[in-house]
Amino acid sequence: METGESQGPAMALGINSSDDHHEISNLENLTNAHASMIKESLVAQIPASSDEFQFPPGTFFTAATRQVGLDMRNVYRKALIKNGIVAIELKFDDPASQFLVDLVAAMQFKADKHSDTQGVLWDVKLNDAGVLSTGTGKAARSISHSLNEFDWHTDGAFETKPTRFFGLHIIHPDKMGGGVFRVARAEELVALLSPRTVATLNNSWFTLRVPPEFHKGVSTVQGKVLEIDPVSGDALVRYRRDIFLDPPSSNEEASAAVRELMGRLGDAEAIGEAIPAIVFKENVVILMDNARFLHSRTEIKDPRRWLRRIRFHDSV
Ligand SMILES: O=C(O)CCC(=O)C(=O)O
Ligand SMILES: [Fe+2]
Repeated sequence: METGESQGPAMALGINSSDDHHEISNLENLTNAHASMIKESLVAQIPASSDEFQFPPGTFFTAATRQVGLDMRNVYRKALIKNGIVAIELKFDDPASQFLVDLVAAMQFKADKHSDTQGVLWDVKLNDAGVLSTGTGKAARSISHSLNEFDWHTDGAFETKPTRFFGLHIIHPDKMGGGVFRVARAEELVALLSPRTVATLNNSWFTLRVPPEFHKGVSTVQGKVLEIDPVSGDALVRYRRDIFLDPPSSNEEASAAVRELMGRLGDAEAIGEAIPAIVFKENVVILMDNARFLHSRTEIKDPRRWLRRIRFHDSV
């Protein structure tokens, strides 16, 4: 329950009647319970080694129940917008990942379907058959349906409006040491590039191919790889190696800039940090800002590894 921060809960809710003590004391209890819920659900610090991602303070939570998790929607939303990454350990069973779907809506975000034939949830899991593509009229297999390494990218880089956020529900992590999920801040990438490449990427539009399994009516889109948010100054990136044309552009300098990126991002372990295994485990939900972070995964060793993904936007 939301209440004003500087007022008592009864005041904030506009309750002035002094005879309704019962209701007021219930509200106070609820508010206290809410405060302690937030305190208890915020895990102080996740230990990380030097190659592991250190979750910023206030980004790792536990949700004791589904309702507690949904009640925390505004806390998660703020943490995601501020830090670009949030992890929530679910202490309840959710085999169908319904919490992920409901949480995205509760946080006032808008989930995007994956393709014309697939809904808002996508199984990242070994799937030899793939999914039906409306682009080809045939089944198409995604990298996420294979056990292969998936090098650095952002999700939905081929969308007309690139995916801003995504969430993963870890159903079954790789228990054989593979499938390590890694993240890198867009700023880390920008710092690796020459100023000239940064300027070229910031000024160039590319034709990007939509992979058949994600077809939504068009086979190519026009997009920029890098943008600097005029308000926040954040570097925002959209990138996936296999969606560029060859050469990437008719402009030689733009093509050279993309090749420089490809050289930096070809190896899943080249940059960034691994999400520690103590976070990347069963029944944890990870929410990411897909423009401020890139991600990769190393080759999968455990064929039972299984994640469920949702992609979403700010509703405006
Ligand atoms: O398997 C993973 O850890 C990530 C997969 C992924 O990034 C994708 O399917 O877009
Ligand atoms: Fe991805």
